[in-house]
Amino acid sequence: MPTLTDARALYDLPLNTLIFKAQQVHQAHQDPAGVQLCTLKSIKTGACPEDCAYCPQSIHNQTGLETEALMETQAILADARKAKAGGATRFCMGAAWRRVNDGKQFDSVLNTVSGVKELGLEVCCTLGMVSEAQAARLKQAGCDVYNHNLDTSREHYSKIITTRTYDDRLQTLSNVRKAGLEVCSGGIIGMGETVDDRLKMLVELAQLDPQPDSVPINALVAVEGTPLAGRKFVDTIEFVRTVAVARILMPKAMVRLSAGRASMNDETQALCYLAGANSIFLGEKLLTTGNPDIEEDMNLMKRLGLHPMHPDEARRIHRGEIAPVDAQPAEWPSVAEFAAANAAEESCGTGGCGCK
Ligand code: SAM
Ligand code: DTB
Ligand code: SF4
Repeated sequence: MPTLTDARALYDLPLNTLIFKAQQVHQAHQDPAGVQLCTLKSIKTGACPEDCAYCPQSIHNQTGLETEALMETQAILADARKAKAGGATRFCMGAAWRRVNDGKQFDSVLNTVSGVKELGLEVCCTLGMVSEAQAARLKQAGCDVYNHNLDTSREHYSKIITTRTYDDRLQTLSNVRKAGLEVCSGGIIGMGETVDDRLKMLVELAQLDPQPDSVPINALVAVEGTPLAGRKFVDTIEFVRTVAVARILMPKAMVRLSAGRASMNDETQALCYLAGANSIFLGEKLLTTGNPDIEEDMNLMKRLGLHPMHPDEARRIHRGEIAPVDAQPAEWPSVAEFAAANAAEESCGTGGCGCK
């Protein structure tokens, strides 16, 4: 079991040595050049009763965000098709809910999950707290993964959120795992926490048994109207060090470079890939804030010699069935294919889905 002392010793290494160690772990446990491409969709936006200080969707924060009710299944499926045509293999749906409530809305989400799964995409949901029974229904509907972040250390947590506890979060992760879903859990860097807070969060995640399957590392997007507005963007070298420690402590996890990429230059992102990040959100929007253009991302990955990772290949590596270097890369969609797919989506032919 890794401890804070172990994590701190890694974090404080000369950057070259830290990255070397992260690469050793990465090359042994992951497709060395593979990047998992996920797309995010906000399926219910804003008016969330939780008071997360970073979040533009909290009802406690005056961010001017337009709220949107839960989207219809067909409209979400149209976006999922676009994501697939753009090269994404995982579609992650987020709802600004405190928790999942049984009833019509959850039934609609379950129906959507099945539809997205039928498109041949991996399905991830992030809907707030969830019971084991609800997680089991998601699994049965075709959901593969559930995202619920620890966000920060136990100690720093109460400065960021007061409407639910750290143990509530851990309980949801346990419910998700028991229902047989993959666990996606990470946090945010740059909310005024200390380096030890960041490392405590990583150690907490690394001590979960089994460890999370994916670990999103977000850089705070300081949104106007939130209590964290005006906060300086995290020091990028500190961010890279955090990514490297995550990679070393959780060798088999997908380490996802999540929010904040729009404020990172190519070189910072390249350092993150070197430090062991192997997953990104692809597409011009995260949930409510911006993300780099798809073409920009594709160009950077091509310049770095990286390729899209097929999720089944990644799982086979993790199960020890194939060596990391033997993974078969998924095809890049060409920019022309991507444009054609998007044009076709303008009329998906299903009717009533909101497309033109
Ligand atoms: N309501 C659900 C929940 O809290 O689990 C799902 C959506 S919530 C927006 C998912 C995650 O997005 C949060 O846990 C947080 O880590 C991240 N996030 C939200 N706002 C962010 C921001 N301004 N900057 C960076 N990450 C953010
Ligand atoms: C995660 O850790 N990051 C994503 C995903 N999980 C759901 C969300 C980032 C949201 C950034 C702020 C926004 O766009 O609203
Ligand atoms: Fe609500 Fe999730 Fe935002 Fe917190 S992070 S305010 S729970 S949408």
